[in-house]
Amino acid sequence: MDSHYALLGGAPAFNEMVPVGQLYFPSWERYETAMRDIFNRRYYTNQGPLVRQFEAELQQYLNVKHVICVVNATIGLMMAAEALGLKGKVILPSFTFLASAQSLQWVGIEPVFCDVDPETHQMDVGHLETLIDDDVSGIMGVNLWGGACDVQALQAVATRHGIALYFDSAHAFGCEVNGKKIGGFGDMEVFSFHATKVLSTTEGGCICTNDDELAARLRNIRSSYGAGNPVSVVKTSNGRMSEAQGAIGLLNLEDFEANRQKNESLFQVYQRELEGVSGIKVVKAAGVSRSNHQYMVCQIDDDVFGLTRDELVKVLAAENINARRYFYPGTHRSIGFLDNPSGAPGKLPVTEHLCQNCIQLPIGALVEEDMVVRVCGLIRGIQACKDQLKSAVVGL
Ligand code: T4K
Repeated sequence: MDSHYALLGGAPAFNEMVPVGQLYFPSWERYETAMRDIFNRRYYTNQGPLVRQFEAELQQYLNVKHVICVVNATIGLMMAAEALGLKGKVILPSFTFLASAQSLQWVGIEPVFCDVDPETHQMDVGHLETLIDDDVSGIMGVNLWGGACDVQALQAVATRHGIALYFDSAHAFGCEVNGKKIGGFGDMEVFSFHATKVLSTTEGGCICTNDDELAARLRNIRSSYGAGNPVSVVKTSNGRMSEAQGAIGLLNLEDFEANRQKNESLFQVYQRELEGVSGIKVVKAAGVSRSNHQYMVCQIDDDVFGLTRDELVKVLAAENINARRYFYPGTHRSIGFLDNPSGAPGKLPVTEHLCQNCIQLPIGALVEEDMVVRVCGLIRGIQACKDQLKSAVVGL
């Protein structure tokens, strides 16, 4: 019996939990200076100078006319649906984080779930077309895993039916489609700057649009007392980003390309180390000419690999490796969406399959190349003692 696995009596491979998620933070010195400046100004929030500067720098970086920073992407998606005046139903994938569909529920819109492509994991445009009816007012594309939907095909469908198209691009900051930055597609795009994302403001996000009218509406919705533009909006909110978030965003934007490149090289190490391991497929970012490699995604074919995805997550957890099963169980199988007819059994076969076999492995600022080599070594060795490991995870 191979006892080097923690579940078989060995010591865990890592002393501390290896995190999943980017978790990049600027050095303490730079952070301290930025915070001292905020304290000296005594201007802490309400579209302060740092948030305005962050917006201007993002506009330039993303080559988009308007960037509206917000407190997080979930609020940003709610604001986007409201600003677009969406009604009735909106089509989106179920294979995404719950917030995509929850943002619609908050504004009284019924989500209609679309299946995804088995290779790219992005929205299946053929299936999408079959879901459009007179009640559908928009499409929310979700650019997953540092990849992109078929943005041109989605735009063609939206234009043909005269409906809105916007994107949840929470995973896609800094990615490009045919050399063009994600952020300028559709009517709007929403990014997340959560701590687990490649550009972080701890919590945070932004909405991008090239449409002046939509931007003015968004700025008014963001602030409960308006931003000075003569646009009437029915609902206002508080989606403001604070100066502390803006300061971290500015520092992290400076470091973004280095972080993206680090992710890319870690991705290449994973690819090299997992090549030829039966039953594991490394998922490459689809539809982009440049990815941020924010997530390291694999698919497990349990018949061939020997363990199921869930068993592998438990084996890795015992080694102090935090692997995640995004997205499980799928939005259509989550509370709040169980009665949605578009997610009824058999309607989303690819999503069902991916929810059972996708795993996210650690990548990002706190992960180094030698750690990836060790993680992959553990995964490669599993097949030699899969029966013992299978027994060991029972009941965990
Ligand atoms: N659309 C999509 C497609 C999204 O993926 C998301 C968010 C959104 C919209 C909404 O964006 P936001 O409203 O969040 O801006 C995480 C994140 O909370 C969430 O932002 C993200 N997607 C989702 C995919 O993952 P959890 O609950 O799985 O993450 P959590 O808190 O367990 O953290 C992951 C790992 O990182 C753990 O190992 C703990 C570690 N961690 C986390 C934080 C926050 C730390 O060590 N330090 C930290 O500060 O949802």
